[in-house]
Amino acid sequence: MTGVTGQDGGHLAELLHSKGYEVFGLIRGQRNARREALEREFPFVRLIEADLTDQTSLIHAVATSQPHEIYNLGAISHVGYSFRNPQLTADITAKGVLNLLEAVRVSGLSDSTRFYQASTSEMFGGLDYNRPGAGYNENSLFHPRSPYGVAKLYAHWIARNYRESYGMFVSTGILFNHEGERRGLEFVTRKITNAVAAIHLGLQDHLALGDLWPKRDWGYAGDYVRGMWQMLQHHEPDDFVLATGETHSIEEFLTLAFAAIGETDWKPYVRQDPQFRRPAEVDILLGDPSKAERVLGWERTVDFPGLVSLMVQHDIQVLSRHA
Ligand code: NAP
Ligand code: F7E
Repeated sequence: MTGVTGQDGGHLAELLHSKGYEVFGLIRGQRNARREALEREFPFVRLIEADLTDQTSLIHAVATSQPHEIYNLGAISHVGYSFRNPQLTADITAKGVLNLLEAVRVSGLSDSTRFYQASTSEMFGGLDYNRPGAGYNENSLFHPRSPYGVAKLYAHWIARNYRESYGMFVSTGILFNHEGERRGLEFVTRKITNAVAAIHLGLQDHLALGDLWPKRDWGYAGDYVRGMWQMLQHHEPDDFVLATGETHSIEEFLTLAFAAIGETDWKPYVRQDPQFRRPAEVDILLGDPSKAERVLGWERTVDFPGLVSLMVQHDIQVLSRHA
């Protein structure tokens, strides 16, 4: 697995371990701040030093692990950061996928390795002309709105191209936003739940955010990594949307998060700061997961209010230990 130090990597490591897998995780840098935490939490993960931009390191990683399944979760995944670092985003999020696919191919493992590519709803764009009423599905038009979305679209198509050209078992999961207790603090949901917990405990008095009107289809990450695994157990490679089929604004998220600490009005606590706005925004995302439900039997266990509540309660618990 690449991206083992990230949100999905944590959930997936846990899932694969529970199923008896031998799990290898790629870790980069000479000192990765998340390494110690990872070693404590997942002592069963065998770490291999590698970087998606370094082809030789990937060939070495493939040779060491001889993988039956590869989950390519590693990426620059923050949309705002990708606007500030577009070339690095292209190198890692786009070309990194090609590097990894080629590492598998030149190692002669094309026939024996199943490959999951982490595609994203950010490839759709949410513009007026391109909004299917029932939600985006696997055949909807793409119109990415950020360097991240553009890089992921290349990644999506190169993954499909290796499936079509070399007959490799490559599946893509077009995942809509998924969140939870492992979400990075730089993403809006966790930024909100962490701040709400801090406000509740008297550690913080306000929260600065960008635009509050965009809408997202938010699910729980634990449910989504189970879908990734199901994609690689299917008898043939394919593309699948994972989503909830509901969309909510950031304002709705704020309302539920503050309600969880007994505050009926979030406005006195929230300030708007232009530094968190993006040069181009994805106004609305709504996914149609019916193919994954029908073909894979995928289902989700956490609804929107359940997700917000789980995250706020988790953050109150974590911050209480330090208060
Ligand atoms: P995340 O928490 O941001 O984790 C990203 C991971 O990528 C980290 O482990 C990071 O490692 C690794 N990485 C970054 N640069 C790398 C490089 N040069 N070489 C190797 N690894 C590198 O992301 P996530 O939320 O778990 O998402 C997992 C994947 O799904 C990503 O590809 C993301 O774009 C995609 N996705 C996410 C969502 C979502 O809502 N979460 C939705 C659709 C698609 P370090 O610790 O070393 O930085
Ligand atoms: O932003 C708005 C922001 O950064 C959500 C990634 O996992 O999901 C994620 O991308 C919305 C946007 O996620 C702040 O402008 C307002 O409209 O939490 P986010 P994202 O951009 O939707 C997709 C599916 C991925 O694939 C990505 O990897 O919230 N927003 N104020 C803010 N966003 C942030 N981060 N911080 C704010 O202060």
